[in-house]
This record gives sequence, structure tokens and C-alpha cells, in this order.
Amino acid sequence: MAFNTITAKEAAEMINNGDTVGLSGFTAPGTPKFISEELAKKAEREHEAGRPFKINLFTGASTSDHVDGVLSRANAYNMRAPYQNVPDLRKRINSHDCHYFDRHLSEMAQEMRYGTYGPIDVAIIEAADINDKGEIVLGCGMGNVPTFAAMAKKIFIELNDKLPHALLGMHDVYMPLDPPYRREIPIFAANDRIGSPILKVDPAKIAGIVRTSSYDCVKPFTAPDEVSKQIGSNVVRFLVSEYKAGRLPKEFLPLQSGVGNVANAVLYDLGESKELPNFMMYTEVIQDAVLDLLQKGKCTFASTCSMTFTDETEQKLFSDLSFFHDKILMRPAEISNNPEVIRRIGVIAMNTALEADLFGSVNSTHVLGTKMMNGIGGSGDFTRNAYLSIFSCPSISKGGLISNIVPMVAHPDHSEHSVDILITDQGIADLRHKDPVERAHEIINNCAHPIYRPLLNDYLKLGAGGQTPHTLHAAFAFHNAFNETGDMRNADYAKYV
Ligand code: 0RQ
Repeated sequence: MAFNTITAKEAAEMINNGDTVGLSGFTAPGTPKFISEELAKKAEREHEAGRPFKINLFTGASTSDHVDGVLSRANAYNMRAPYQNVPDLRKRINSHDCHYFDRHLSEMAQEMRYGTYGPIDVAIIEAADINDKGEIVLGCGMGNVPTFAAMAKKIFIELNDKLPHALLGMHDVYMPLDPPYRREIPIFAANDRIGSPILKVDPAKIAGIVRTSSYDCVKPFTAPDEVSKQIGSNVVRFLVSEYKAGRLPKEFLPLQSGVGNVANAVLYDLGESKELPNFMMYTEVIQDAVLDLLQKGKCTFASTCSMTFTDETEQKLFSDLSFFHDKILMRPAEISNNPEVIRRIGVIAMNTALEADLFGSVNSTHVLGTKMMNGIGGSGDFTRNAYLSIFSCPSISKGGLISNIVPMVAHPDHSEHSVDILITDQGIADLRHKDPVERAHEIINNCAHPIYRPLLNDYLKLGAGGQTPHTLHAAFAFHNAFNETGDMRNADYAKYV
């Protein structure tokens, strides 16, 4: 091979304080795992020697402990975007040790190209295969790698021998032109291929190949609890009723599903449903349940940015790759999450809320309005443009100390203009064609936990006028009660009357 084989440590030595680094991948899959570990050790050595060492890191979405865990513990981030889910990084973000920009995932690559974040010094790309011409077969997640590779001054490849070369053909590498030259993204069905199966990079920029060997280390799921199962069955009940009422076409529509245990439980339930037809997915992440659905034929095709499978499921995929090869296509985040395509093909979006309010606005990102959880991820890309946008969450958290239905969300990510359906373990609130007061009653009666219904009704009775009757000085009484007493049930509306 024409390229130098180097160690992860040698690669880390070529990354400097203040560099901007872009990583391939989306969630743990496709994300390089070894140079970042050495970079964290380098940062620790530099800090011990009294020298500054921090980088700016851009990715497709979350990564894994091999990246965000080690680098946060080493306090090696100056800037980080656009999404994360690692506890140690969360701490750095919430204490402002790390400047975190929470961006819609579809927008990150184009903003890079528009120059919003400055130049990219280094791209690190995980590969299944590479040839002397710089043609790369990528791994199990893409993210923003086409843009990072095109913009980077130098590139390191982590060539992972656990990734089969037969992944060739499962990627659709495509980079749109930027305005004023952009044309339509020519995807008219979830399974349309528009780009190249390989990523071509300038061989002159490749500064070294690091040979690695690792599966993607996605955490196993916990078995769904009663609440997740109830939410899952409510989502399926809603989709069946829409389908039977003729509000969904007989061919059905492609599904997007967020990540997590609830999302996984929903998909298993969909697979069991005899009343829904087979379907395709147009989504950013596919989890374990989808491989099962593809095997059974219930899901006929999945367009995604990443195959976020646990190691066990990843091995199952690799051992039967010829079966799945033409049923899964991985695309860059700006295409998997592309608003134009989502609107055109009529995606049914299913995402998770931290809290929702009486009028239908959703907080997906900030615990009690201030502490960053993960980020908006792709939820905004899909919600705003979907044929039908569903949010789900448990009705209560922390054993009832927190109501996930509140008078006013403490941080708005998705406004009531974009949220069609709210689903909890209690039931389904259909917010379409309802005015704000009708929506509030629908949400209290169908989605709020019974222990919080009286309090939520009390809030409405405070009697503020207007189309959306918020009583501004009392709107955060639930959050204040939690902050002051540790229990939202102590919200006291008598004092506001
Ligand atoms: O805390 O773990 O200490 O018990 O928050 O709650 O219910 O386990 O959350 O894993 O389903 O994730 C919105 C974060 C939900 C996620 C969010 C506490 C609760 C628990 C976590 P504990 P759950 P889930 C696709 C689309 C935005 C991005 C997105 C997310 C912990 O879905 O990041 O949608 N979404 N991307 O007890 C205080 C509340 C709370 C609360 C829950 N109201 N106040 N704490 N908790 N509600 C993915 C990508 O884009 C890649």
C-alpha cells in the first residue's frame, strides 16, 4: 500500500493544540476509536507539563467512551458539536469547560462548508478498506465524513480489520452543491441510491494508516420496562387507527425512529402488528430491532446514517451480510436527515421528549431548562418536516417526583406548530386541528399521569386570557417546586390566584 502505516500514538503526535478535528461516523459505529485514546493521553501529558492542549471536535452525532469519554476526562475539548451522550462530556458542557454547540444534524456539514466553523485541520476516518487511489470503503456509520474529508488538510485512516470488505455497496456517498448552485436531492423513495459506494479522498492528504481491530462497542439494551412497553403499544395503536381511518396511504409511509429503549420497543411492537403493512425506514439510526424486522421482511428497506447495532447484532449482520446487503443503505447525515427529502417522501417521525407542555411544545435537550442532556440530534430535522410527527415520553420520571407534562416547557426545542401527536404510557393526545385550550385538555386527560392532572387543571384555571392562556409568573411553578423541594407535586397554585 502506498500509505505509511503508523501507530495511533504517532498519529496523535501530529495533532496539535487548537486543531479542529472531524471524525467519521454517527453514534459509535463508523467512529474511529484508537487515535482519540492516544490524543487523550497526549492532552494529559501536556497538561501535566503545564502546557495547554485542547482541540475542537466535530462529528456526525454522538460517539462513544473511546472518544467523548476519554477526551472529556482529559479536559481536551475547546469546542464540541453537534451531539453527544457521554456523562463525562455532559459534565464538562454544563460546567462550561467545553464550548458545546447543539446543532440540527442535517445542517452541520453545510455549515462547515459555508465556513461557519473555520478550517478543518485533521479528519480521522474509520475504514473497512482503502486502495492506493484513496478510495475508501467506510464502516458502519457515515455522519459528516464526505465534508470533513474534502475540507481537511490531513487525513488519518483507522483501518479496522473487524469490518468486512463486503460492506462495499452499503454506502451512498453524496455531497450536494452549495447555494446558489444546489439542485434537488433526487431521492423519491427511501431506497433510491444517488451517490457513490466509496468515499474518494485526495491520497496526498493521507498522513498515515492506523491498523485497528474492534467492533463498534454499542451498549446493550436493557429489557423494556412496563412503561416503555405501554408507550410502544400506544404508538402502534395510534398508527393502526390512522391507517384504518385512511389518513395514511395504503402503501404506508417510511418511518423514522429516535434512539433508546423506547424507540427499540416501539419497533419490536410494529414488527408484531398484523394490522400494519410492511414498511421502509428513512431514518438516521437503525437499532437492533430493525435487523430483526429486516430478517422477517416486515421492514423491507432501511435508509440510515448509521447501523447502531450492539456488538452481538453487528456480528449477526456481518455473518449474513449477503442477505442484508441490498436492504440497508447508509447515507451522510445531511442526506439521511435532509428536510427536502423527509418532506417529499412523507416520513412518519417518532422522537422522544424529556418534557412536553400543555399546548404541545417539547423540550428534548435541557433537564429542568438548564442542564444539557444530549442535544437536539436529528429530532428537529425530522419533526419539522414529517408527514406526521409523534413525540413520546413517560408521563412521570423519578418515581413521580417529576411530571413530564408541565404547564410550560423550560426549554423549547420543538414548538406546538410542529408536534402532531403526543404519546405517554397513559395514552395518546392528538393535537391536530385543536386550538390551544382543546390541546391542553387532550394532553391532561390522555397523557398526564393521574397524580398530576389536578395540578395541571389548576394551572389552566388561573384564568389567563388570550389564545394560549399561559399565566407567565406561574408557568414554571412545577420546575420551581422541584428545584426548591425535590418534588413537582409541591407546585402551589393557590399563591398565584
Ligand atoms: O434519568 O437515567 O437518572 O433515571 O432523564 O431519561 O427516559 O431514560 O430517556 O433514553 O428515552 O432519552 C430526550 C434524552 C430521552 C433522548 C432523550 C431523566 C430520566 C433519566 C433519561 P436517570 P430516559 P431516553 C435520534 C433523535 C434528543 C435527540 C433525538 C434525546 C434521564 O431521546 O436525547 O431525539 N433526544 N434524536 O429520569 C428531568 C425531565 C426528565 C428527566 C427524563 N422532564 N426532567 N429529568 N428525565 N425526563 C438520535 C440522534 O439524533 C442520534
